[in-house]
Amino acid sequence: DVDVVCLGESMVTFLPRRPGRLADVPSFDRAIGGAESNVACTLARTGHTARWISRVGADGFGDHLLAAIADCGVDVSHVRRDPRRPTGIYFRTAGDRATDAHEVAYYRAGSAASAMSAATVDRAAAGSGRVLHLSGITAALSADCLGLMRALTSRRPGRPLVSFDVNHRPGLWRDPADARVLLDLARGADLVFVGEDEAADAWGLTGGPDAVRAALPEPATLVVKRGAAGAVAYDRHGGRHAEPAPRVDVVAAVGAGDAFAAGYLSAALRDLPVPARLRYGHLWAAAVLTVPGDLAEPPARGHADRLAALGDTAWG
Ligand code: KDG
Repeated sequence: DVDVVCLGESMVTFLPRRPGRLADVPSFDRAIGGAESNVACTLARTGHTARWISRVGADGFGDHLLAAIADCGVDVSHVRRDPRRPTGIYFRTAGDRATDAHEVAYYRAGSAASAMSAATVDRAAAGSGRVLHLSGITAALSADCLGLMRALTSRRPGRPLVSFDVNHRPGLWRDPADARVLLDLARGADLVFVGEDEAADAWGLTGGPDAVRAALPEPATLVVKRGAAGAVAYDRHGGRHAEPAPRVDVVAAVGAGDAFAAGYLSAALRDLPVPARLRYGHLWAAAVLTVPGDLAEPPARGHADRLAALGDTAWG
């Protein structure tokens, strides 16, 4: 009954105003983070119907997340409150502009969301959209969450289109080799987003987009993101589509992948062709790349339609 259901952990995020080591930051501004709710918020702001499924603590941070995500226009009625476990939070430094190197300190072990499992999550609600959007972050949270991800990505008739953003977060995996499970999960999805760098780090696939496609063949549609070098999509009919990214002055890259997924999904929900989906992904990502936080107002639809229709030289 909605366009997209996004399932995953969200956290209250603390961002400093100035660059510098975590050890030196005197105070932080509060924001919200969470890859999947970022996608839900951006899609809702773009005019789609979106539902976010998760668990938060029965605490003030949980209250804030629910209010802030609902305020974006996302349905949060299936988010459960856990009276025994806290809402996850995290701190990060402002990235170095040139390298986007930033420190991240998570306080999410044992969080309410880490107790999501195949038994505690309402599977009917998870299947209530045209698209179910998931990410590899959930698989790293706990054994229960990994079990849930396996259940949600197992192929069965009548399931929604499963969109999976690999979102490899090295800091969440105790043993780096464990992140290989993300490849199994990706193979169960219908649409996979992965960074070329993530495929190299998590799976040792260093041969560029075509090597990733060889490891993740059809039936999935695969989108390999190459940062400033653009993105390549492999559709389910053997087609390969490369689209350059517009050049932007990057303030912080965090959240740009979520915006890319939201832009791509928005165009897919409108049945636009694959190259246009990539262009919308780039446009939505550009909006987030130029702000410090995870979320930015996506371009208005008419404006985005005009930008996406510009000739190839504007995109080179
Ligand atoms: O994609 C942005 C996310 O990384 C950020 O919001 C925090 O979800 C988050 C995570 O687990 O890293």
